[in-house]
Amino acid sequence: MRRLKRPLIVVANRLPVSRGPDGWEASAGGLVTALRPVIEEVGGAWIGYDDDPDEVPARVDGLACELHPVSLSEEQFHGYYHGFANRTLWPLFHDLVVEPVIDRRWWQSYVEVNRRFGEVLARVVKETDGEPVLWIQDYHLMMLPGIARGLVPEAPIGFFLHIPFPPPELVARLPWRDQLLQGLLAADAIGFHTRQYRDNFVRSVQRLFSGVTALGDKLILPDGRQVRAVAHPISIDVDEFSELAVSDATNQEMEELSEQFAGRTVFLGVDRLDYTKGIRHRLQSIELLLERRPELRGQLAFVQIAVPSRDDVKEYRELRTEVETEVGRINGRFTEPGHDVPVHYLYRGVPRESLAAYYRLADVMCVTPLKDGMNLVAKEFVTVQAAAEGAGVLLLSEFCGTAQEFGDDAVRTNPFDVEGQSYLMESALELDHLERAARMRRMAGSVRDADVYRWVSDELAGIEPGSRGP
Ligand code: ADQ
Repeated sequence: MRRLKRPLIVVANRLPVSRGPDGWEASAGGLVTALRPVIEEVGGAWIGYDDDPDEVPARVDGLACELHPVSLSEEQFHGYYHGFANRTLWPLFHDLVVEPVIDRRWWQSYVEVNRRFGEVLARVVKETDGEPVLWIQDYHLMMLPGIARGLVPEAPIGFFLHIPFPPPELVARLPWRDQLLQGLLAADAIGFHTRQYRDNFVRSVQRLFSGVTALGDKLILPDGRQVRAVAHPISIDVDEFSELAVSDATNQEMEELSEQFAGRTVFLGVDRLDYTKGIRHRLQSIELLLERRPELRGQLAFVQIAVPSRDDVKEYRELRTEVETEVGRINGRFTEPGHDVPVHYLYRGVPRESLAAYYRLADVMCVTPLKDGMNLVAKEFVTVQAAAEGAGVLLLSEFCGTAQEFGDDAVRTNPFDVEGQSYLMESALELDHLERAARMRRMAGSVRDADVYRWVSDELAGIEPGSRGP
C-alpha cells in the first residue's frame, strides 16, 4: 500500500457516514474501507454534502478523519444533483441510454455548488497541518479541480471519474464541454476505470483544444503544464468479502435460502434501480427463455434485488413502474397454479450477509448493464463464490469496465440483443461444472491481484507533486 507523507483531503458528493440506529457511523463501501488505513497513517479530512450539516459530528468511530459537511440550499442541491449531475451528465456519459436534459439553470447551480465545495476545501486546507494532497471524486465535482487550483495553487490535485468517459462525439453535445474539460485539466492526475475511457478523454481534449500533446500517460498543455491521464480499475476489499462469504451469519442465511429455492436453478440480478443497469432488458430475456422452454417454468427462479435509487428523478420513477409491470406480467404469464412465482423481486437494499448468501446461491449471476463504469457487483460475486468454492456462472455485459478484466471466463452478453441474451442464459446452464469452477477461480484471482487497496495506491502515486509541469 502506498504511503503518503502528506495529509489527504478527499472531496466527494457525500460524506462517508450515515445515521444508523445507534447514531452516526462510517458507511460500508470500498472507497471508505480502502482509504481507512491511508488516512489513519497520515491523518486527513473528508468534505462532502450532507442534508443535515449541523448534526454531522467532527469524527466518527472507526474512521480517522475529520468530517466537513458542505451545506447547500434545497434549490442548489436540486439543480446540481438531481439536475445537472443526474439528468445531464449521467445519461450523456452512459452513451445516451436516455436523452440528457440540457438546462442552463442546472448548469449554473452545478458551477455554484462546485464553488461552494471549493470554499470549504480552501478553508480545510488552511486549517490542515502540513501540505495536503487533494483527491476529488466523480462527475458531481468536475469543475472543482479548476476552482481548487485558483484557491490553493500549490496543492497536488487528483481527480477520479467513477463513471465511463464517453467518446468525443458525445462530449461535443454538451454546451459547456470546454469549461468542464478545462476544470478537469487543472488537476495533476485524472484517473479512469479503463484505458478506453482514458483514451476517450484524451481524444476529447485534443479535439477541443489545440496545442495539447499526449506523451505516454501525460498530456502536455500549451502552457507546458503536464497532467497525467491514467487508467486505474476500481475494485473491492477481497479479504473482507472472502470472510463474509463463509461467516456464520452468511451460512445461516444461505441455509434458509437453499431451503426456499430447493430444487430450482437460480438466476440473480443485484443492482441499484438505474436505467443503465439493463434490468428491463434482462427481464425480457428471462421472459423469452420461459416462453421458449415451458419445462423451465417451475424449475427456474429469477431473483432481482433492486436497491432504490434517485427516486426524486422522473426517469427513475418511470423505470420503477416499467420494471414492476414487467415482473407482474412475467409472473402472471408463467406462474403454475399451486407453485412459486418465477420472478422474485426485492425493491430494497439487503444486509451484507444476505447479499453474500444470494451471491452463493446463484447458479447464474446476471450483470448485464447497458453501460457501466466498472461494476463492483460482478467482482463481489466471483469473490464470494470462489471463497465458498462455488461454481456459478457470470453472465456479464460487454459494456461494463469489469468485462475488460474477466475476458472469456465470463459469459459475455450484449444486453441490447434481448433474444440473443436469452440464448446465452440458456447456454450458461449447460456449462460443465469443472469448467465453471475453474473460470470462477481465475476471475476471483484477477480481482485479488487488483483489489481496492491497489487502486488507492496507484491513484495516490499518480498525484505526487513531481507530476506537475515545469
Ligand atoms: P454503482 O452504479 O452504484 O457505482 P456498482 O459498482 O455495481 O454500481 O456498486 C454498487 C454497490 O451497491 C455494490 O457494492 C453492491 O453490493 C451494492 N448493492 C447494489 N444493490 C444492492 C442491494 N439491493 N442491496 C445491498 N447492496 C447493494 C458507480 C459506477 C460503477 C462503479 C462504482 C465504483 O456506476 O460503474 O463500479 O461507482 O466506482
